[in-house]
Amino acid sequence: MYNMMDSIDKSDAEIYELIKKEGARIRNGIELIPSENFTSKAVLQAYATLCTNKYSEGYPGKRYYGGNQFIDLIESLAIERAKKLFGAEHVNVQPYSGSPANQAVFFALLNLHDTFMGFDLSAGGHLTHGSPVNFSGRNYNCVPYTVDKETELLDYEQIEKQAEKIKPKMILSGLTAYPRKIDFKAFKEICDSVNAYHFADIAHIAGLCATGLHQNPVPYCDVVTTTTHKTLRGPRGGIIMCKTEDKLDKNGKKNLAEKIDAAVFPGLQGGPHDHVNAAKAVAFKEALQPEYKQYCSQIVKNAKALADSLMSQGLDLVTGGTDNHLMVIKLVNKGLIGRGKEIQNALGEAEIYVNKNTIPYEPNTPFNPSGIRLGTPAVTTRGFKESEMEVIGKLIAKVIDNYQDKGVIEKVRNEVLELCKHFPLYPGLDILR
Ligand code: DSN
Repeated sequence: MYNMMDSIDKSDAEIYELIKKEGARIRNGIELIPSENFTSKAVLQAYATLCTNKYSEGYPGKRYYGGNQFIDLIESLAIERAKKLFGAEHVNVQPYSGSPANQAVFFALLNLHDTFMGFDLSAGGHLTHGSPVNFSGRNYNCVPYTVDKETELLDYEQIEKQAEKIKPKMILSGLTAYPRKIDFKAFKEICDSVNAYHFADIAHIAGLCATGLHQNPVPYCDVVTTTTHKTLRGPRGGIIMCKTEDKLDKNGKKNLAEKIDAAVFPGLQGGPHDHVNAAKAVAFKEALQPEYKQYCSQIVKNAKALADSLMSQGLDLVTGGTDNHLMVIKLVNKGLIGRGKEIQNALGEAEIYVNKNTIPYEPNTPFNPSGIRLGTPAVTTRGFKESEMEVIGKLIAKVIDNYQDKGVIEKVRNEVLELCKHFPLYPGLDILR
């Protein structure tokens, strides 16, 4: 048994108890938030190491502090493994997470107030893709593109027309709540036609891209970012992948890779989190194994099974289904416009964890939206397969149809607890005893 907690329980009983409760929550519940996952024990172990103590501003072989001979090797392994996983020319593994990674890309490629196009947040983009409340929308001029009102799909002809009119310096492709495949090649062609950078944020679908279950954007992009903790199943963190050549600045003093590195450090960050980079390296090695491809393929099968089950119970899904790891339930046909928060809470009481989400052309507000987003990376790690997905779809529908009925919620909760007992999480980990 790996005893991670034998010191905290003595030195900080309050935090120990709370971590234990969080352990019980994830063990007893069904985790369907599509951006969450459960790392391997090896990743947790690498994360919880003394590498957290080191300072190593700079890059392997070019540090501002001494004593980095082993940190250099750790970071270099993380870089080489990420390059292999995605076929990338250059990788920076230092971003603290996805938002800082995206911020570094903006910093490297654009000047303040430059115009770019990003995917509208309410239709499936991310805050850092140009939302007016985020640095990306406040410091740069974002002209968002969105999905077609009827099909709820990205309409590449429309995006191309918009790009011709706007002449953006960069187009950002990527998703956090779009349940279909993205045609990164089509985005590249649009970018080439208007001489714009193509930047893809694949935080959600990185694992599917690395294993060929989704088109890999790396050949079609100038820069690609991803978090490392979603489908990639690594520690909390981010990475940036890019080409070396800067197509809009071929004779500049720095090439694209140098610009990205300089934007991360010294541009935005200080010392890299070396314990996290060690854990990233472990996760990338795991993702290079054949079992990881099987895992990703099961994520997609499970998502389809869950979507089918929800639809068979009369629930409407954005775009009518899913091609990836996530789906968004539209509560509109159930007369539940703006009830996403209540439904999220009712499902939470039944130990089914999801998040409220806007739907395309949201009729209500982002805080009280009309959708529920769910996904299968975490439950697939736990070992759930299609038959469990069918059951879970029915349980979710039961809660949605009776979200104010405490008796029904309690019955569903008991079924959830029973199901989870058969799929132990982190067996042998001391915090979950
Ligand atoms: N917060 C993440 C998500 O849930 O999609 C994106 O950063």
